Amino acid sequence: MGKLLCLMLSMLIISTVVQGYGINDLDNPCLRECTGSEPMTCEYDWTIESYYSMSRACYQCPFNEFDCHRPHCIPSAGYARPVYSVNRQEPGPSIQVCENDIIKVHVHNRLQNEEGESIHWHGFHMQGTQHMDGVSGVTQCPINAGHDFTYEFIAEQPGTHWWHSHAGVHRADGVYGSLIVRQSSESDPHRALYDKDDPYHVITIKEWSKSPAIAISTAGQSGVAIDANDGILINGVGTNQVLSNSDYPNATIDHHVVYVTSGQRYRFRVISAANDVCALSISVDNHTLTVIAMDGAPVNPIDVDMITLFSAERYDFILNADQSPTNYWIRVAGLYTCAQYQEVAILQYAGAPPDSKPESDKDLRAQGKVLNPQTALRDSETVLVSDLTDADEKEDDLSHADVTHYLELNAVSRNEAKSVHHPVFYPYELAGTDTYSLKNLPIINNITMSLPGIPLLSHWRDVDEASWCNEDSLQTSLKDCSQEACECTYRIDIKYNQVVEVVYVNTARGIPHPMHIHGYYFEVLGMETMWDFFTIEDFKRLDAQGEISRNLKNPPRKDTIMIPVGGYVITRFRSDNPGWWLMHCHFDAHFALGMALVFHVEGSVPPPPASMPVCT
Ligand SMILES: *[C@@H]1O[C@H](CO)[C@@H](O)[C@H](O)[C@H]1NC(C)=O
Ligand SMILES: *[C@@H]1O[C@H](CO)[C@@H](O)[C@H](O)[C@H]1NC(C)=O
Ligand SMILES: *[C@@H]1O[C@H](CO)[C@@H](O)[C@H](O)[C@H]1NC(C)=O
Ligand SMILES: [Cu+2]
Repeated sequence: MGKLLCLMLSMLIISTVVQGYGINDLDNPCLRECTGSEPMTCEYDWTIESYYSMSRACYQCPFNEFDCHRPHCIPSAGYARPVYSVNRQEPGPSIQVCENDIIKVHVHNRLQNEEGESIHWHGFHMQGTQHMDGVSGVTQCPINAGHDFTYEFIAEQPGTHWWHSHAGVHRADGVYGSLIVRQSSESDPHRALYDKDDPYHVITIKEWSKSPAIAISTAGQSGVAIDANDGILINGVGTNQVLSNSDYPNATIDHHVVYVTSGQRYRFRVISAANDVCALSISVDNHTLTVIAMDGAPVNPIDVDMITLFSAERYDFILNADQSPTNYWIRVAGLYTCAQYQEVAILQYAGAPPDSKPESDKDLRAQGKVLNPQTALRDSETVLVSDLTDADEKEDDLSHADVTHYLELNAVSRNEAKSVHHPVFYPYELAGTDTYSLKNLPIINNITMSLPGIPLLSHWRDVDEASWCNEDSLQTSLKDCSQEACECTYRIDIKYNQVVEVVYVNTARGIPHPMHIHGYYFEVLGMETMWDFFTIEDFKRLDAQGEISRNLKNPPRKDTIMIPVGGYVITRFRSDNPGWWLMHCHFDAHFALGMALVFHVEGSVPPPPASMPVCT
């Protein structure tokens, strides 16, 4: 009790001196020290609205820093534009609970344009609460505009997770936030390594754009080049555009500040909410990052200087505040489509002058040892996620696979419904070599996924038999999916309680894909960059020759992994969670274009709650 009081008091004190961006909703009683005693029921009320950044609620922001922090002000990067918001915040409300708490989120969809909504709890496996996974078209009908729905589930997966819209492209425009599940000191394998794990050291990063996501995705599909990214947000704030914009000569928008005290070791929890082909690497000047978890799952600690995050990945690291007590840049550097951007926050030691800034160059890019390098090439300065090892005692043996599925990730140009190309009006064969002919349709095994418009979990028996497919059914159907469009509901059936190996091969040139599986963690047994146009056949040949190695002893667990260009990733999971689980590329546009499939794991699923939204 004394400890709890102390924690609450110290939080109270912090919150009076700190006005961090994007850190809100900390008055929920569920944010407490996790002792492993009685779980609590944690309730949240969310209103999802069509809203505007830099609205009148921002008063004189960015000319008056205080105004940028006002309730209902979404400063974003200082640009006024339409956004989607939860409780008029970006990031949306942070859920921070203890392991095994019951989470109840009352969602009120108040979006304009009759738009439906659903919320996915990224990192939660929803075993026994399959209907709460929040995927429109797979586990539920969207919550209609004007309607309400309550998600209810148990916080069973400890670690750093997040929640986000799984309807349309709302996530990119602001419907996302952190979801942190802390453990008691007895359950947390790394508890001895840090002193503090407080809500102010949760960092959510993403790219931002001047344009709403629908403008970017439709422009991309239509072959019209518009800037997909205009900068980077750290906990919802981006400063570079404002500070360098001549329209804002006296702008004062401030960097996000993270406070530390000398001699203390802090657990940082970093989440990439990026929606585009934008990887973000985070580093802290003059400090080593000791990585202790990936996607919520603990790994044996490893020291690096920088971590690259692809969309939906999470990394926990410990920062030892052992440097001279001043200010340091926290750098978030963009790669791929946001390569020209870097945003900074400030790590400020107690005792540093409050308004001062670090002395080093804000635009310098960090160097050194990087975890999860974008190209997945090995050298002395890189560590691949497959090199890390699981810190939890292995409860299950996945060393023998019962079944293997090979998934080829590629991109093509085709005359099909989801592409700009039309067989008569604008066939891709006529596109020549201009930008319109870019191979813009990402596919898995040459299939474009389309969902039938009714939720598979509850209504799969109603789906027209002819709309299902997988690579085997297409092989017997005489359809040549290497030449013509194969748009169908891509479904892989999996027996209950099998060890399922999934091998991803990225044959496309240029773009890595972060693949995310719902309902499971997978073990990452191996990962390698090979050569351009590396194929499944190449993989099988090398594997038969014994030239592909697998870590069967202590592979790390993840739910989202980047499949390197011209390379492969080997994953395994035990199919002990029945249901319909989406597996997809976590780039919004790629998912929308059909880079997805569903794993149908047999077994019984509890009936949907009576309150489930209905499709209209
Ligand atoms: C910026 O500040 C300068 C000096 O205080 C002042 O002269 C100028 O009018 C200000 N400009 C704007 C646009 O507020
Ligand atoms: C940070 O490291 C750089 C390079 O080693 C060094 O020049 C600089 O003085 C350090 N900064 C502080 C505040 O210690
Ligand atoms: C997909 O089509 C390409 C030709 O465009 C072919 O080489 C490849 O083998 C096909 N992949 C699968 C998994 O069928
Ligand atoms: Cu997801």
